Amino acid sequence: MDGLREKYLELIAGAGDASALETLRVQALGKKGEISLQMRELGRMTPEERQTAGPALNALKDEINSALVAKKSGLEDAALDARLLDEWLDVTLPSRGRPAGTIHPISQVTEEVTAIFADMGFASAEGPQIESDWYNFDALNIPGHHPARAEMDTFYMHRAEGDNRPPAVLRTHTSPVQIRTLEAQGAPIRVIAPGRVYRADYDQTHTPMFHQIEGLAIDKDISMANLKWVLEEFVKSFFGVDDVDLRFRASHFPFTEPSAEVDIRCSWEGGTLKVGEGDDWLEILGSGMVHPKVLQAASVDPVQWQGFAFGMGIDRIAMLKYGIPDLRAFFDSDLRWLRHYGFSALDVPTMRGGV
Ligand code: 2U9
Repeated sequence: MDGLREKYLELIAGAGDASALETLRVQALGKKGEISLQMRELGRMTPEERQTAGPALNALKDEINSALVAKKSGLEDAALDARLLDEWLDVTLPSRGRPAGTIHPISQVTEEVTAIFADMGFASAEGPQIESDWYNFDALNIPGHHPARAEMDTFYMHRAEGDNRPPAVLRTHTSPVQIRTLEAQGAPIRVIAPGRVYRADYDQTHTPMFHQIEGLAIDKDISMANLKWVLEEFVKSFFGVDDVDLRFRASHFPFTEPSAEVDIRCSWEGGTLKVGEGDDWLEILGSGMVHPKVLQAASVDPVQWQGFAFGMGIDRIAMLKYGIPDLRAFFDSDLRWLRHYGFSALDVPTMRGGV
């Protein structure tokens, strides 16, 4: 027994990996292992012999088992140490070469617009991209028969046969976020909702997914004058100009009454856009006073409360501000385009960032 003990303890101590250990375990303690065979011998011994040999063999078995377990955990520790040493990385070293990634112009512009409206007391809200047709349409005064439902080229989600839940859609605008926020928080409220929206439309100036930012301000005694001031401040800040002319053209949206599309004075002289000068007009957003039915849908009393709303395409104003000619390139993930039009991750977006 002493011979077996010495032999196996030595072999276990010298084993180089887990598979060598397993071979040793089988060799010693497996069904036909040396120690198991010795155990079988017990049956042929006299009861007196068995009384000393039995416990001694069991103790040997336990000792070898413990040695195997200890060695296994030692090998695992050593492997982990080796790996840690091999994968060691000094994270305080400066990076080498060109930074790998850039901030996409859409993210940059979203941050800029959010910062400008935050300065005027607007919080930012998010909501689901898959919406019920109630939040996307009905609550916004766009009933089932309304032509706007068809005009918005809606993507409807598939419903299995027999599934009678009301239709779900990919939201066609971020307005449902504002309805949800108004419903949850009540009036007064000042909130903007940036995010992805979807319409089944694809050509030179439309992509099936694009980005909007919408604003909503509800309070007592709010008028179109407040809307005009807020939009003027926004345009001046966003385009980095001291003065700007806005032109309000009467328009129609189901969710606002009265409604207006807003143009800014600009010039395209020399092929580049200059905001605030020249004789051209550029449409940049839609707006209006929130329709009483929309307030009602969000459980807000339209006799006490009123307010304005507006909406604009983030992609479009990003193209205008940064001279990006092709909308579809936004979503091509072309690294050269991203390096050219992208922003440094270390630039903190300022209200006038990149002007
Ligand atoms: C609530 C009430 C009213 C949001 C508004 C517009 C006008 C608008 C378009 C601009 C270009 C969409 O990206 S675009 O195609 N939007 O003209 N959006 S008023 O009105 C709301 C929103 C939420 C509760």
